[in-house]
Amino acid sequence: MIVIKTNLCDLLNIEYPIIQGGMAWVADAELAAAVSNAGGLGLISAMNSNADWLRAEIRKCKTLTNKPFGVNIMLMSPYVDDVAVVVAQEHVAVVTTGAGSLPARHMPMWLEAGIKVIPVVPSVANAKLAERGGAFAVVAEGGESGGHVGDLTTMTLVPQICDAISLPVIAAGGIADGRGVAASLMLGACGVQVGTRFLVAYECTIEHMYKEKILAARDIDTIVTGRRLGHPVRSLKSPFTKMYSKCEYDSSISNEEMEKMGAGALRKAAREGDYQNGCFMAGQSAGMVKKEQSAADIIKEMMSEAEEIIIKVKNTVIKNNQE
Ligand code: TUI
Repeated sequence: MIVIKTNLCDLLNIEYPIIQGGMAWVADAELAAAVSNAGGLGLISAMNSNADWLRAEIRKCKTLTNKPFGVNIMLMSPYVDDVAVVVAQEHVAVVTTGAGSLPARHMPMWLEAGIKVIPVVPSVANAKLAERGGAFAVVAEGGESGGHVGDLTTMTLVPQICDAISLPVIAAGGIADGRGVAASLMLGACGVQVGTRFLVAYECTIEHMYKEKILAARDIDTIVTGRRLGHPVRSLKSPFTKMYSKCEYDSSISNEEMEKMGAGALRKAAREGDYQNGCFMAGQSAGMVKKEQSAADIIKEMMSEAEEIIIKVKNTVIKNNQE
């Protein structure tokens, strides 16, 4: 039996302190419901979708689980104002936000609707902004993670954010097994956000080829592209990233052309299985992801590993010091 509990479990009304990453073009109602039913907090990604798509997905999720779940809102989305209204109308339990500073203009509406707002932040400055703006907690996301990344590593970011704010801190970036969970707790976090490992969950509806690429990935198989455009993105090395990273150094290609090249690449990866043109977002932990499992088994395995390690460290390190 797993006994690790943190205050995040009580705060979010969940069994295990694991929240799922809000992976664009990946995190739909089916994955979110599976994670929530397994005792974590599942998330639907609003990505670049419109209000109708998101509303339908939220309602579908409500039919699949009675447990709390959330929605991740990508602040760069052209539909951000529309989907912000939908989450309030549907009273989702949690909203996580990414790819931009806290959206102050939506906060009153979300707080009024009883939503717990948890911004995903890459720096102490953004964490402080979140705290001042009325956030419930923050996800401190290191640059090991997949998708839109900041500069700092999880190891350095999490403790600095823990020292800087008094909100609950959830660690993210590079966490794919029980060792990552245990380490996050040591760094001062009260929970973890996991993305890459859930890509290979049975309930994750992406093209199977994407899962195969994750399972085959080694430690060095991800790369960051898009720095030139101001939104660096980590994904698996692929024909797309090879072409794209070459173009980044080519001054004859305009930023506008670069943006156009990137548009749709994530959908092509997740929903069309287009290996040539797709951008397969993944974190550095892809090299640690070795098997497909149900979301429930992923969560249980991570938590029981974490517990085992914590007990082992306590019994070896501390005992040896006392001898
Ligand atoms: O947002 C993420 N991860 C994402 S978003 C995404 S969708 C996308 N697709 C193509 C291009 C760009 C995005 C895929 N993965 N994680 C949280 C995160 N937030 N990472 C970085 C930030 C962030 C960036 C700037 C947070 C605040 C911020 O503030 C602006 C500023 O100037 O400080």
